[in-house]
Amino acid sequence: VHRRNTEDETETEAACFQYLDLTSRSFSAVIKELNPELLMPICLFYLVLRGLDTIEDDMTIDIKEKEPLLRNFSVHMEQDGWTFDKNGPNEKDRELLVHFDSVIVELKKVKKPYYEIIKDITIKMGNGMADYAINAEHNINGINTIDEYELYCHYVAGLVGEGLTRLFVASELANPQLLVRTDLTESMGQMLQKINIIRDVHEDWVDKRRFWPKEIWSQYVNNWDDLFAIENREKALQCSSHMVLNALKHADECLFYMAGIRDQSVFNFVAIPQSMAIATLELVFRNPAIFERNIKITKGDACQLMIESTQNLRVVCDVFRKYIKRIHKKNDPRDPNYLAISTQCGKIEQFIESIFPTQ
Ligand code: PS7
Ligand code: MN
Ligand code: MN
Ligand code: MN
Ligand code: MN
Ligand code: MN
Repeated sequence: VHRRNTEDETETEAACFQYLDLTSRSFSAVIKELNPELLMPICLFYLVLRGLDTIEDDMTIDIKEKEPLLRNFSVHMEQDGWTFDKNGPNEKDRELLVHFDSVIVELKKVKKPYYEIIKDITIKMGNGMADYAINAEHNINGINTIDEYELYCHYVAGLVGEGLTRLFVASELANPQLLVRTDLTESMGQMLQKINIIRDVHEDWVDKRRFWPKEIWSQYVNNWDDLFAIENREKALQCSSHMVLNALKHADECLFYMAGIRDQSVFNFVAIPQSMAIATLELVFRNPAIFERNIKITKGDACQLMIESTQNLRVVCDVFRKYIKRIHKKNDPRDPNYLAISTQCGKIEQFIESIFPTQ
């Protein structure tokens, strides 16, 4: 276990950890336990991207102001004293941007190779977010095809995976082969983001944001809003099953990626969010509540998953196996996606069995 020395910590360093706690539940705990070499770089990487996302998510900021903010965020993160106080009062992470100058001070102390990775990903993500924010604004209806959906997930999560993998390899805490297998890294991000998008569907709908691709939902309802009407609940559930099936295709590549991690603290860092995600996928599967409110796995389940994801790949595979089996069981033969989901679950179960046979 790594312990941060809080005695000779600078004020700005302490502020960064304070904003880390303030802006995240699960990431904060795993970041603070990281190998000291990557502790501060990844804490700052998180805070930079959290700042960017706080601008992206705020629907009270006019697109005319939002677009340049997103595109130039990599410039702002280098400007001494830069802060942003125009987020709406209800934006949950607005404090981070109000005090962003502390993050900027600490960013200047990051080793050059790590800093360049953080900056490169911030440029790419900010531009990707801006493209989609504009597209949604000019409501030619935002995300239409599955390709567009996956490109969005690439910008907001695949790129995070790319940056993190580059940091792990640069610090010699992961197998350099992971840089060659960009498909595995991409799956890690796609899996987390897609499950987030399925779970948050109601919250996003209330905010007038839509991430589910038309190519999928139009097979079940005529209009996006119809998905939330009580009389269409069965159609909506079938549509959510389609979204779950689409997310499930990344599961085996995520397990494969985690096999390439050499350091225990990095393993915990990548495995905990994945375990939480697979448990969340089981929770949202055929669950009508997602169309009414925000749902979350229980604190108890989250604690259990934390313990299980900080051992080794075998235990994480057991976690995946358990939740995939539950999805398999919950699958409904009247659902048009029944056969495909059943096949996909079988494939994942077989894959796990091939690496870690039961007894
Ligand atoms: C740098 C640790 C480990 C290879 C803030 C971790 C939003 C799911 O959609 O606000 O706005 O509701 O709930 C994290 C791959 C990214 C992807 C991404 C940065 C895993 C800003 C997490 C986290 C790659 C863009 C949840 C992607 O936020 O989402 C660091 C490997 C941030 C990871 C966004 C989403 C995170 C997310 P939304 P949330
Ligand atoms: Mn967000
Ligand atoms: Mn967002
Ligand atoms: Mn959100
Ligand atoms: Mn969220
Ligand atoms: Mn979300």
